[in-house]
Amino acid sequence: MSVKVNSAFASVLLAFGLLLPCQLGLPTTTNQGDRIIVFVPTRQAQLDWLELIHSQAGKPGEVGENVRFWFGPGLLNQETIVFVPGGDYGRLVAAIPSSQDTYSWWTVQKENLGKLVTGETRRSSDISSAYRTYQEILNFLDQTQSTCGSFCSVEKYGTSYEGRDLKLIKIGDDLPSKRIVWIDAGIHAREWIAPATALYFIDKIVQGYKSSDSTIKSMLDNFAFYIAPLLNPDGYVYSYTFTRERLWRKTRSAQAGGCYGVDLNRNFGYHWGGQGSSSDPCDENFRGSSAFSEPETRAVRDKLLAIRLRTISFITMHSYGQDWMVPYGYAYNVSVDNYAQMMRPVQAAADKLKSLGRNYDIGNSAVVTYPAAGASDDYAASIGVPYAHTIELPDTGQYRFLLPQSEIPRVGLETLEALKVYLGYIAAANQPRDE
Ligand code: 0X9
Ligand code: ZN
Repeated sequence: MSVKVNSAFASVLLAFGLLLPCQLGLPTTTNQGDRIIVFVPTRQAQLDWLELIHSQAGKPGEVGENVRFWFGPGLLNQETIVFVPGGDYGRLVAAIPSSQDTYSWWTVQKENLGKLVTGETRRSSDISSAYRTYQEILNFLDQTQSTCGSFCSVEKYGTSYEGRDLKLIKIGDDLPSKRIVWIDAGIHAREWIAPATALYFIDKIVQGYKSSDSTIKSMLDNFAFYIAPLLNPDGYVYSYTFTRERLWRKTRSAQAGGCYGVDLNRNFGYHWGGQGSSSDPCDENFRGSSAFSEPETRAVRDKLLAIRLRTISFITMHSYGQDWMVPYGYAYNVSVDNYAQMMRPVQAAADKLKSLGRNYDIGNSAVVTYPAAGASDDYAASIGVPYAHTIELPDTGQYRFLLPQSEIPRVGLETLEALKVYLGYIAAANQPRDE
């Protein structure tokens, strides 16, 4: 939900239109005719209409029933971007108030969204050559474990609402004296580059250990890694099934009013219910009925509490926006006490990324993005983890959530290089905390 918007998006959609549907891997889409509409309201009446459509989410029979707001509605003269399923397109367009100006206040991205997701054809056995299914992710964790002996272990830390295993892999000596680096991904279903990057990390860290790569070895001398590549498997499976919704964000738990899903990154119990979260079960940012109402957040909480004193760094990977952020983000003008200390390795990571050709914004999460209460980064900081971050992986608005899978190796490599630099900075603090 980054608000950084890039006008090259339309040309990218067209470029994808030239690609053939997939032969392997991803199933053929049935959502032909889905559209993205970009509105730029210049009059209050237009903004009011957008607010009205926004409020109709999930309400049967209403024009806005199935319209998903990716950005906005915000302010006058700001872009509001919506996703409209093919079956709802005609009725929405018929309802748009006509402009009193000579120019139109809305434009349609003409290309089929389906082609954006089905243009992906190549897959090889390399884990980073494709966006992986839930089952492929579990298989990869098990295969990795079977090749690295006692140096890795896969742990089931919970069960999702729909009954799927929540799993993480521990890499390195899991001794009480070893500080833990927690890395998770996939809390938001549609942000596929995040789980793909987590799998890249697992692959390269284990390979580096086996081949005695000196940087990886020294990382593993200092830290044990707990990597949970898919916090929201139900949402991911739903997003991965193109008869459903590629751009789904939440979980799939049944809610009041016939709507589905909780935004797990609004469900954690620190300032739960505050800014940037919604009490409306049909909203994309629905926070759940209470703090930790969802099995997925409870499972992360319980695991984190169990390893709290050993954990030196908590990193949660999202997309998109290219941001490396520091708590607190539940409101403006609130910060962790050790903000300056936390920013030092983040600055070093951003410098590394810049040297690799990627610009990241860094700083307080509310400032860099927007206030969002009930997020996991704030929770980790609130229980005393000394370094806690949300990373918004690429891009900055060209492909948004639909980053082509051919980008996985580059994103994986540059983020791992940045992580190495980041961890080099905090290695010195490698002592368990006393309570
Ligand atoms: O809104 C979010 O949950 C994150 N952005 S995303 O587009 N991936 O959904 C940002 C969360 C940043 N953290 C806090 N504000 N606490
Ligand atoms: Zn996210």
